[in-house]
Amino acid sequence: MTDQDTSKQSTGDAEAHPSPEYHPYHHPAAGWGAARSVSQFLLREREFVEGPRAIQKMNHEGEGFDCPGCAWPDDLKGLRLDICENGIKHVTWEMTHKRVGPAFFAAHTVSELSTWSDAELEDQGRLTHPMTYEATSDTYVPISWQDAFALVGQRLRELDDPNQAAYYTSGRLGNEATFLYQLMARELGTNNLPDCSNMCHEASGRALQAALGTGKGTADLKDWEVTDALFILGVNAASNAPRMLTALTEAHKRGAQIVHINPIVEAGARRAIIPHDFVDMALFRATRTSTLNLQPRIGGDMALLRGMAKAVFAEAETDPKALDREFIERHTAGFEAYQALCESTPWEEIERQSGISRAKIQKAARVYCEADRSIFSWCLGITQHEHGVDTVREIVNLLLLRGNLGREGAGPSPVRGHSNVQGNRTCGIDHRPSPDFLARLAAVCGIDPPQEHGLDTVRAIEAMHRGQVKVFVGMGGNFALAAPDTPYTAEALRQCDLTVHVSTKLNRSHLVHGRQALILPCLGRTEKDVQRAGLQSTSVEDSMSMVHLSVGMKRPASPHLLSEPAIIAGMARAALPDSTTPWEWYVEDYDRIRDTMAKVLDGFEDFNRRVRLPLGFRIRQPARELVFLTPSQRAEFSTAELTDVVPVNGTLKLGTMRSHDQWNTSIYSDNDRYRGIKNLRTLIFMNADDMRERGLKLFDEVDITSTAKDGTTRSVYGYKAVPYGIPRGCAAGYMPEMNVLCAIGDYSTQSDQPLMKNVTIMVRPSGSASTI
Ligand SMILES: Nc1nc2c(c(=O)[nH]1)N[C@H]1C(S)=C(S)[C@@H](COP(=O)(O)OP(=O)(O)OC[C@H]3O[C@@H](n4cnc5c(=O)[nH]c(N)nc54)[C@H](O)[C@@H]3O)O[C@H]1N2
Ligand SMILES: Nc1nc2c(c(=O)[nH]1)N[C@H]1C(S)=C(S)[C@@H](COP(=O)(O)OP(=O)(O)OC[C@H]3O[C@@H](n4cnc5c(=O)[nH]c(N)nc54)[C@H](O)[C@@H]3O)O[C@H]1N2
Ligand SMILES: [Mo]
Repeated sequence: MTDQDTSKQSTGDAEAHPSPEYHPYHHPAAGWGAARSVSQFLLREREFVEGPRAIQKMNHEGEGFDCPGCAWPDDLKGLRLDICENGIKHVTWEMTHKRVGPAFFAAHTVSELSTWSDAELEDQGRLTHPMTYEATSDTYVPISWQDAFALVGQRLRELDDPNQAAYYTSGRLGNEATFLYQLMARELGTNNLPDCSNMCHEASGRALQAALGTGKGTADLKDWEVTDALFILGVNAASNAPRMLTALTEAHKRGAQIVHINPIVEAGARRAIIPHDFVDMALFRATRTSTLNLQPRIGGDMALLRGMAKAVFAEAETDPKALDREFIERHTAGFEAYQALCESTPWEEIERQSGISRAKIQKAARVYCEADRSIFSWCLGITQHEHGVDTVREIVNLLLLRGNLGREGAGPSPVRGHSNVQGNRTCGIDHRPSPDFLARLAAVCGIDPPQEHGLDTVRAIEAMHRGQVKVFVGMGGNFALAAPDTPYTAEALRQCDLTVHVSTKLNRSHLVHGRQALILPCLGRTEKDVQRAGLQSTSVEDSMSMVHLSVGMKRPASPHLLSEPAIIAGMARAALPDSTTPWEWYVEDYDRIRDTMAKVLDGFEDFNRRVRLPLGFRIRQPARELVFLTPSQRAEFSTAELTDVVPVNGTLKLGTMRSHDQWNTSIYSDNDRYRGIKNLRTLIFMNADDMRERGLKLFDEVDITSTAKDGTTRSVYGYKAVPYGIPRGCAAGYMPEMNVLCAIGDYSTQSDQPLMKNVTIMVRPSGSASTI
């Protein structure tokens, strides 16, 4: 075993930092706590007037901009002000008055900035000018847009092979920019299009594609409004998809069953007060958001789902209606093999792997059998695992048993992360594009796209590390911090000849740069994007496949900003001087991009007209209509064996997750209100017995060492232990701090997703030599 990394994570000194506090949270989610938190945030950002005013414009029918906070769909009724704490924070974050311009960069070397915290970096405000790294002064200096594009163009043209460049996308990019971006990469000759989805819902896409021939969920908000039972797996709704709370409270008021499956009972799995429900707010009247909570061990979901299926089969012996035989007969393949597998999987194995008793699993199965219509919804707690694809397929297996597909109130419903991560995939950000898509792109755009698959996030990092990828372009995001294995990823980025980041705010990825580096500042979604043909809008797709327009209304943070489509076109023209793609013409009027997209993308016919309908339009989902684009032309059951997920030899399974007050790598504060934590991020939530076994009390300092599949170890030091309601053998802590513990080679062989919710760790009191 080698100790690859011994980077000390500072835990800060008491003088500079307020001391940590832990007061378990017993209040409803959202409600007055959220209102108070928003007002404190607005005060701090000095956006008391602009913030709320902007929100009034957000998510509004036919006008306004799409909330960049998450991918939860807008209320289809379009009439309600469906806002949430995090949406307001996220919008305000973009609208800050603070600016990071040339004077700032002249005053601080990159070496100095590297010692700042991530929160301090982002807190400097919006980027105002294109900047380039100057090695002699170790600072970023201003560069004109023309020179910046010329530099990108020159470096890309110099490559021996177009596959020596990688083009990353964070899921914020609008559809039109996305389309131009992938067109540029493919015209240059590469499918190296890693994206944040590689770390997020790759498993969902692959599983749904294999099972149903549609890589997306099929349920929409209308289905959520009428379903009888909701099963919510591995989602922290109150923090990460707060508008889901509205759907949950409404479901509960209607008498629907709501089952949460999560090692942690999160605030959104108890009760909530919805901020736009003014009467409830005034009366402090909370509504329950759960009827049953099951806490499997980390990675135990698949066994739990298998147990539910086994119980459904048992129920069917006495109640023939437990299975929808007609649906199974007409629409599915592989049923008998799945039934045999469920029946031959012993209950003891299911209980051991899931960490849940047979009685509780049967209870959940009864809820499922009693519901005419069920929806299963999930997020990262399901996907960031070795067997994420199998687990999503197990969800589909369960749905198929009772014909919960292709009808109102039923179906799979993954919760996407970034506000347009689903749209990015739809519009071509895919390192494994289908031959059909490439053929249409070739025919419509007159390019000769490469057929071989490109690099995903992990593979791109490894290729940079080996020196095989020499140019890295980051279209949004904060790659250096979001990716696994922080020191390894940093080395990889530093190997590059050129790193380019198109960003709105200063972040770590600008400081962990290649030999040459560019920061290209762009307009945010709240800002007016005026091109030759006038004010432009961009489109986005939410978690439920609704595509609608987003129009910014604020004056741009700086006159030097360009829109993302304009930046992409500028880079493309410089890299492809002879290109016949009308890059400049596209940017003059985004309707022209949409007209081309309408010809290339499935389901985007008549794009310009339909996207202007009051609520936009929904992309056709063949599986929703019971048309299955699978080899058997049926919905396919899967028959994966259960794998062993029980931690051994004093190890724990660590899931890395978000706090309530962060947006991925943007940390708003060191508080995690719903989990009762104040002033602390370098912590580890543990079961009280696991702590006792290690002689640990609240806030005792621990060193945490992860062991990768290849036996290498990685450590963080001086984290504070917090006893928490999580099953034995499981632990949780925050990304991105804990990404140090995620080995680059530890990705799922099914989805290639890094195992960010399944890290094998040892925890010991700081400074001790003990092995547990
Ligand atoms: N405010 C805010 N909103 C966000 C984001 C943000 O950072 N801040 N990020 C956005 C993005 S990009 C994404 S992808 C989503 C992420 O949304 P989530 O998926 O909710 O994100 P996480 O915080 O990673 O936590 C997931 C949950 O998984 C649970 N979990 C861990 N391991 C397991 C397991 O083995 N099984 C089960 N069943 N559950 C498990 C954890 O207890 C936690 O409740 O949110 C989006 N929305
Ligand atoms: N350990 C661990 N690691 C994880 C995860 C986990 O659960 N655990 N989750 C993974 C997931 S699901 C995701 S999605 C990734 C997130 O990975 P990323 O998407 O790469 O990271 P973000 O933190 O969302 O990116 C924030 C930056 O985006 C830029 N930005 C903001 N708005 C805009 C805009 O409108 N345009 C442009 N061009 N830039 C903008 C700002 O400069 C800001 O600093 O992290 C992954 N990493
Ligand atoms: Mo994500």
